[in-house]
This record gives sequence, structure tokens and C-alpha cells, in this order.
Amino acid sequence: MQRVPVTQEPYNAETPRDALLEDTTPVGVHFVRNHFSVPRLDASTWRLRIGGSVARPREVSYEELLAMPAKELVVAMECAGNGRTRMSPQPPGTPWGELAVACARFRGVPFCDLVSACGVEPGTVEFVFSGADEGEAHGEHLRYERSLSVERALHEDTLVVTHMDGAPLVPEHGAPVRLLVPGWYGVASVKWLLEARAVTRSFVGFYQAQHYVYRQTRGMREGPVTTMRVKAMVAEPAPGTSVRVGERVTLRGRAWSGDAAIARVEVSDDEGRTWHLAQLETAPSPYAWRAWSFDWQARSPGRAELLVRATDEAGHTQPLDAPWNALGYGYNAAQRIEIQAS
Ligand SMILES: Nc1nc2c(c(=O)[nH]1)N[C@H]1C(S)=C(S)[C@@H](COP(=O)(O)O)O[C@H]1N2
Ligand SMILES: [Mo]
Repeated sequence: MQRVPVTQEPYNAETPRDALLEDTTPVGVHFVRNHFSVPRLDASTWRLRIGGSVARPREVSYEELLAMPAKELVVAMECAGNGRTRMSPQPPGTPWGELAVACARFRGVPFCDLVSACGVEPGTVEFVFSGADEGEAHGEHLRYERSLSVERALHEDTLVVTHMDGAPLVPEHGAPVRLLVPGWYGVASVKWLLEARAVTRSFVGFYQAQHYVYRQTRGMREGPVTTMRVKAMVAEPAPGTSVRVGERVTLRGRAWSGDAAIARVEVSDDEGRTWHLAQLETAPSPYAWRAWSFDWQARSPGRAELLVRATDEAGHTQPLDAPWNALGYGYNAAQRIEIQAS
């Protein structure tokens, strides 16, 4: 298995489809999403500066971080722009197919444990997290920075991550340290983390207020991209598979939602008039993706089109049509799988 490159510089690449057959994605094939060149940081001199509107700013070294009690979480992460090329007209931005998504085991220290001794000042509304990557983009000099509300930043599962799949982070995934915001589109999980700054006004940086915002939506809420919309993806059969009439084909894949647990996955072979329940495997953990499968048989020769959709416990179901918006985020239309029967 290998990643499928989308752009070379900055390096952006998708997860191979077969990875959707596994509970966790090996680090080397987990999709990569970069806005700039990958910074090479030295863990021995790295520091996380915590400052801004706090009574006692501090710096944390890599060794200090490793010595703190850590938490392991298996987390599905999807890029908000995943599926953009399926939208019509196609919005500007990195031309992702449908596999800018993966699921990995991360280890890190809850951010709240790092700030608990800093004395967050009253009036603080957000924390701004800064990455080490910067460069010219969109006609200005930009640094990758994102903010989170105090509540979301101090959530017990917002982690300052050092390890992925049991090994220290590799450069593409944010070495030596990245943020992880489980359940949210990947944009919130700032890689090459250098600073967390408490602020008393909402942050309006480029990647917060200009990009990663739902604009000109058709029938959906506008505003910043946050949690991952419910989605199921097919790993097998591969697109364009041929079968014999009456032969059983098993569809297999993974489903996830950033809002709630997956409640069901359904398949339709009649353009969505009737839906049949797929079998769900037990959920490995709350933030992980969940395996599903469905047995299907072609009743007549010709081209069949199967639709797959997931629903979460909060009642969100994938729509049949793409939820179009100007910058191409949050695509989660039911996947269509073509099968030739003869
Ligand atoms: N510093 C920094 N953090 C970043 C990014 C970036 O370009 N720079 N990209 C974000 C986006 S849009 C996504 S989807 C995830 C992807 O994480 P991965 O490359 O480890 O899969 O990282 C996020 N964190
Ligand atoms: Mo992303």
C-alpha cells in the first residue's frame, strides 16, 4: 500500500483505499495535508510556549512532555476538503478525491493538564495554536495558526500529541509535537506546534476566518468548519468491479462522524427508494471509524449503481446530493459504487 499523491509541493497525498479495511491506518499511508513545506524541527530544542492572557506563561520541553501522564486515543481524521472534486462546479482548493481520511492511534498529553497551572485570565475566549510552518500564499505571508474556544481547547481529549501508532511523530504528521482535536476536521489539529496563546478576542487569522469556512452553502449552516460530517466509505469492491448475476459481492468499508457514534449504514440499489441495513462491527472506540459490511447480489445483467449512506446517533444522515459550498468543504454525499453484472 502507498499513499496516492495529490500535489508535490506542498506535499499532499491520500490514503490508499485498502486502508479502509483496517481499524487503524499505518503511519506511512495515513493521508497528509500540508499548506507549506514540511518544517524539520529538533525535538531536543523544541519548546511549547504557553502565553497570552495567562497569569503564569510557561515553556514546556519535549522531555517534560514525555514525562507527563499521557492518553491514547484512536481517532479518525478527515480533511475538510475531502471529496471536493465530486462537487459541481468544483470549488477552488486542493483537488482531493475521496480518501483524505484515515484513522490512527495517537498518544499525547491533554492540553488542559499543560495550562492548568498557568492561571487563564478571566475574559479569555480562545486559545490560538501556532505551527512552525509559514510561507507566501494567497498574496500574503501566512503562518499556519488556528484557534479553539476555551471550552474545546480544555476538553479532556484535546491532546498535545507526541506519538502515532506507538512511535514518535514523523515530520509529515507534525514532529515532534502536534495538536489533536478528536471529532473535528483535521484542520484543527495543528502540526509542528510551537505556541498556544490565550486571547480575549476571537482570532481572525487566514486559516480561521478566510478559509475553512462554509460560505454560500446550499441549504446548510454557514460558518467555520468544525466537526466531521457523518460519512461511510467503501473499501471493496474497487470501483468498476464486474460480477456474475447471482454471485454474492460483499461491500466493506468504514464509517465515521464527528458528532456522535455511528447508528447505521445503509445500502440502496434503486436510487435511494429503498435502503437495506449493512452489518456494523462493534465500535472500537468513540473517535475511531467503524467497520461495516453488506452482501449484495446482482439480479439482472447490466450496470448497477449502489448507494451507501451512514447515519449517526445524533440523527444526521448523508444526503444524496453534494452539500455544495464556495470553498468545497464538508462533502458527504452518499457514495455511489458502480458494479457491472453479466
Ligand atoms: N501546522 C500545520 N498544521 C496542520 C496543517 C498544516 O498545513 N500546517 N494542515 C491541517 C489540515 S487541513 C489537516 S486535514 C491535518 C492533516 O493531518 P495529517 O497531515 O497528519 O494527516 O493537519 C492539519 N494541521
Ligand atoms: Mo484539511
